[in-house]
Amino acid sequence: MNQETKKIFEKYKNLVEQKLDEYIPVKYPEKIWESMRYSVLAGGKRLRPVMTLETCRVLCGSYEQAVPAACAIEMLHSQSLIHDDLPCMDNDDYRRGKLTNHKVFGESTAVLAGDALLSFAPQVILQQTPSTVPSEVLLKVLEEFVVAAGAEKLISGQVVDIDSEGKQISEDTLNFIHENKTGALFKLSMRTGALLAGAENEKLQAVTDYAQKIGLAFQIMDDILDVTSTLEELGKTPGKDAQENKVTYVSFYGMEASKKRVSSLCQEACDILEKHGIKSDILKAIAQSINERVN
Ligand code: GRG
Repeated sequence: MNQETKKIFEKYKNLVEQKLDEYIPVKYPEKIWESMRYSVLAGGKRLRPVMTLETCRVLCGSYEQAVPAACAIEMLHSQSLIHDDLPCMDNDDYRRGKLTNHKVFGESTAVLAGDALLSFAPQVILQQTPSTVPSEVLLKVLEEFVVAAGAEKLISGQVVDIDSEGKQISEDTLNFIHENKTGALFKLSMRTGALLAGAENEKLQAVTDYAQKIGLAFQIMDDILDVTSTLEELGKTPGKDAQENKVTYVSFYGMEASKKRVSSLCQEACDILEKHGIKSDILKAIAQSINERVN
């Protein structure tokens, strides 16, 4: 990412951090709000909300109307991480370089903090999106959100992932898991930005296709980093996939072929933007940064 692009990315990221802090209050009973804030404000790359804001900007020239929805998507992402880290799921002690939510607040509060974020996120979309956004657009944004968060997407990906532990699964099953666990949130981020920009179908499809490519690239890179990275770099425990006997893209294709696949998917994502006249240095840089990421 060049200096200019980095500056714009940081501007979006700071706005998201500031709004998340503002949207999630601390009130009685403080424990639940503090637990929600602990995970949501724990850092993280904020890739998904930045994608929402930039997609909206590039397709209509403004991004302010997408700020609440972008923050809601980050809340959903944080919720999925809190629940994924629980002892009954992936059982992780570290996330974003900090102790996981249940390690700090206990299991019951961590479950409830995830649940609370899941319903607070659409509440934020409804209550904070500017009234200039037409109601039919708001309804469509909410529909995309609840579908992505539910049994058709995120949850089904997680269920098949858990069921697949220690089994020799097919490539189709591996793709199903990651299209739903990881890809669905990238698609939601891009489509939400496009919907709030009032984009026509051709552009909506183009950003969906871009998200499909980078979602897959992101997950393959996640599998690569699980093998090559450290706790300090990753902010979470590496080596979990092998420990849990999980089939990953690396175990399926091998390390070198996996790296090549990440690289070509990122290029294909940039080509989609180019082909449809979506001129965004940030979206191009996000695709390229997936190829270079270390956490
Ligand atoms: C939606 C009710 C409901 C439940 C969620 C637990 C679960 C069901 C799904 C798990 C989803 C999951 C943890 C997918 C992994 C996706 C992934 C690679 C996350 C890491 O994203 P980064 O690297 O994280 O962008 P940061 O910390 O930078 O935000």
